[in-house]
Amino acid sequence: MILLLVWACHGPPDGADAPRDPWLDPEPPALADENDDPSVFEATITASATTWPLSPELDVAGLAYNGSVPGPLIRVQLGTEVIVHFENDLPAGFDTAIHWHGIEGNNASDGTPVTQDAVMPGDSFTYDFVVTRAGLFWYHPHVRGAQGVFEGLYAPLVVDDPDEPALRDLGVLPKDERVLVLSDLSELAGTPWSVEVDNPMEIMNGTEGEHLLVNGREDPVFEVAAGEPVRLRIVNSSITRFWRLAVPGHTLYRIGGQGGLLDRVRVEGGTVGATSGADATQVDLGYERGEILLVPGERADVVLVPNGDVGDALELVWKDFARGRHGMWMEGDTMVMGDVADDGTRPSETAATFRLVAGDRAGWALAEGDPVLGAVGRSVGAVSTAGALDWSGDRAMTFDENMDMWQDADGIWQMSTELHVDGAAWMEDMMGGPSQPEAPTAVHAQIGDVIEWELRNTSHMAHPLHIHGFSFQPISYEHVDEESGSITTWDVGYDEYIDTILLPGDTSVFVRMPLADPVGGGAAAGRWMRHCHIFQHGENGMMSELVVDP
Ligand SMILES: [Cu+2]
Repeated sequence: MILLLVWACHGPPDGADAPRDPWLDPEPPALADENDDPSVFEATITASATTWPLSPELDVAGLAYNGSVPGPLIRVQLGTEVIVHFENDLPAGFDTAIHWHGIEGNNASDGTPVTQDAVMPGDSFTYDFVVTRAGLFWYHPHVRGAQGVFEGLYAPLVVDDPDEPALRDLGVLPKDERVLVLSDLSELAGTPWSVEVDNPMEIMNGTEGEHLLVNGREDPVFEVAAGEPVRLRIVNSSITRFWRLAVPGHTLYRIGGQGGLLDRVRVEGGTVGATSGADATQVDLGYERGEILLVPGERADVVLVPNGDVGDALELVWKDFARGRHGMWMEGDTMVMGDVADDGTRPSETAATFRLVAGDRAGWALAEGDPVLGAVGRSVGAVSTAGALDWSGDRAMTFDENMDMWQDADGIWQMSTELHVDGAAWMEDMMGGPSQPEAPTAVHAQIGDVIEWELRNTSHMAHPLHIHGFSFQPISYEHVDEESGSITTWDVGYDEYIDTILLPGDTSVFVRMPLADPVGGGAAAGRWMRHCHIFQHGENGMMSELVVDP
């Protein structure tokens, strides 16, 4: 008590650093490498309960890796062996594990309920994997993921491309770089909501928190130099929310994303030309040209050139995307079901602010089609389809959903939600360990196979699809109009490796996926999850397996 009084009278000791403004340039703390071997990164990550400031008015009691939300940034060179000693110090009963989203070919460290037993509070587990692709990845629990991620268990992982220093020297890549981890949260009196697992409508639409978080803060401010390009490495760690991002008056140029840098600069959104289709020659992608759309689990590598005067503020705006949210309502005496009226039209919100400060490289220009990897004579390259397996049509991977409603004996309307991969729900409690029987819908292939896979969504709702362990290249789309039955197709038209993709409603995307063994020794063999990345969907049945045999 006496000490507290003294503190109150005198304030912080002389010479102490002023407390850092948590809303100015917040960034995930870097995780320190404790191993002297330059080819090995080794550290300890502990999951525990924490309290952190969401906004100047609101502290939230959530969960964290190493005490911070987002958790610590792991940054390594391509080819590094990453060893993480994971300790679960979460509250009693909160079993967990870490999934390394997008990391390929290390089945034993994939961190899912079919590759390891859950880590109970007080227990530990060591992950040991090699990073074999440059890009932006992230890590989070795949056991109780909806609740754990919602409460703060998510963090970025960057694998640097060896040519990045040369590309910065050439002026292709900006020197200023920020990692932005996007999320959202609902809370009551400073405690995160329990993510619904019993309410069928909440499961169907997923939980979208009303607090938009960028690096764990509401409406943070990032200081950027006027006229100088800034590279934004963006992760969507939300359990449901689609992030359609815009900086009004500016174009967000995409130079890379999930699986590393692109051949050329892209401007996304707007419309694309159809390759066939009775009704349309242009396909509206549902967001405007110059915006970036990130579905849950997705990442983007973006360049912004902030134009304006010193002191100006640019807004990073979240805009709604029509993702097919469902609802039910009374019409006369009858309950009906359909898309909610405000789907895609919810009010825009400012998620963060860029405040312009003085710079010395004004006049920097960037244009669609400018070379990125091409500037150092490289290209992503297309997957060879020689001998590829044709998994289209009857062999497609299919997301489907079924909602039903009825009046019970008391006349009360009841409803149910079913979420499927390939016609069946699986892994609804996300538990079981390696002895968990294989999913009835598991599909098998072998290391070395190339799969030409149709990823199909027969529902009217958009779902983000994620496949563990391997990256794929999207090639083309096929949309079936629900009412007329007419088919429209369009091509992707460039090469990129990704692991998470938006599947629009009533649409198939055709991808090519090589089942490589990049670490070697058959480390890529094993049971890999394939699922919807709206966490409540995956955990309520929209989950299956790709089993890769040696
Ligand atoms: Cu889904």
